[in-house]
Amino acid sequence: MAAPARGPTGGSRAGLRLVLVLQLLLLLRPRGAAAGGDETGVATPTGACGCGTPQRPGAQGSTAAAHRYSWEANAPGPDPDPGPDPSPDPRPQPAKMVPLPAGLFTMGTDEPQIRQDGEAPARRVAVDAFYMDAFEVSNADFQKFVNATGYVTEAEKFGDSFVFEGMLSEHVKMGINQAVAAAPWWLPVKGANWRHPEGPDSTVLHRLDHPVLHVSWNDAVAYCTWAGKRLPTEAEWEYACRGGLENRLFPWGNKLQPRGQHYANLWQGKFPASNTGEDGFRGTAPVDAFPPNAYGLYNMVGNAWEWTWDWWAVHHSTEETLNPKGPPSGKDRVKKGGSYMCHKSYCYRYRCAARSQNTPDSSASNLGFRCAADLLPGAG
Ligand SMILES: [Ca+2]
Ligand SMILES: [Ca+2]
Repeated sequence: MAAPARGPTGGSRAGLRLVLVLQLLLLLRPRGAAAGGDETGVATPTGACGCGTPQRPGAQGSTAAAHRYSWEANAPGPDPDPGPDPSPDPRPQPAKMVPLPAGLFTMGTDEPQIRQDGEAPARRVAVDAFYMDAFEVSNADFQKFVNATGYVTEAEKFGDSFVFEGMLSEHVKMGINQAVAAAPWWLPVKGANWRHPEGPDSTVLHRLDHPVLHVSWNDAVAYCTWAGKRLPTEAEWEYACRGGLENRLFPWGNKLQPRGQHYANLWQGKFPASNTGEDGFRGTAPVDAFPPNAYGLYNMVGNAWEWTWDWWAVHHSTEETLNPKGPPSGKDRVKKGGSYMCHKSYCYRYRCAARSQNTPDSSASNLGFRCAADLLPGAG
């Protein structure tokens, strides 16, 4: 599978870093005093919100040069993971696709909770019929892909990925002196990748049915292409998330916990210090955990963020559209659904209308994907 393009030279990377540092400073300055205690979950720069995911370039330039995390210093060296593949998961892995009917729905909302994310306005969107993965792509799914193709993810090529501090061992944390300034709970961890979500001393062996993590947008596209599928557009993803319900917050309705039951893998406790795991999971959950929505789709919100096809933009026309695919170009790709790190106090993004973004080469311990298709793979 073709490797994604990325600026390889130190010069261009340094220039990009400078631009991003300036952007970061501009974004931080007016927000500093106002951000505290904002219950709508004010975004930190370029999507690095509490439960969001830091971006590779922005994170590099976010603190003093003496402590700057350096790709140059960390990228070289042998593959950090020469070990054998995980053994097969004894449990059967669901990988089914669900047919979704063509339909007209209300995308976005006129009652945005995080306005700067471009949740508004509500607009009528028509989508053709398509198929959607019922589940997030699991570690077992991704392992099949890697075993069949030899694919190497971007996190493996870069030699690192972002991991939420609360998931790291003390041993791994001791070796890191750099965090994302705006979201210090994100740490760049050498050797963190889909096989080792919390760094070299971790494994997916016992959680092959959990969503694959540390996959970039480019990795996700590679997987879906191999599987005879594609990434869903943001419109398709949101249509699928809503499960036929109109103007509701969540895939199942407006109440977060109907009858006191948890419907998604989110964060309970005080973010980021206390994670009670009341919903049963402090980290990711199996991709088939929690009730599906009316379309039979699992974990659309919560568990892992999910990449979509679209380039990121925050301004949308109110005109009715058919099969919108986002702007023709951009810097970031749209991700949807929030993750197990999302709490209303800091990152109220586990709503169908919510959205965030990352550069296509970014990866982290709360970001995965699922695929869509026009036709069932193999049916043609
Ligand atoms: Ca949880
Ligand atoms: Ca999800």
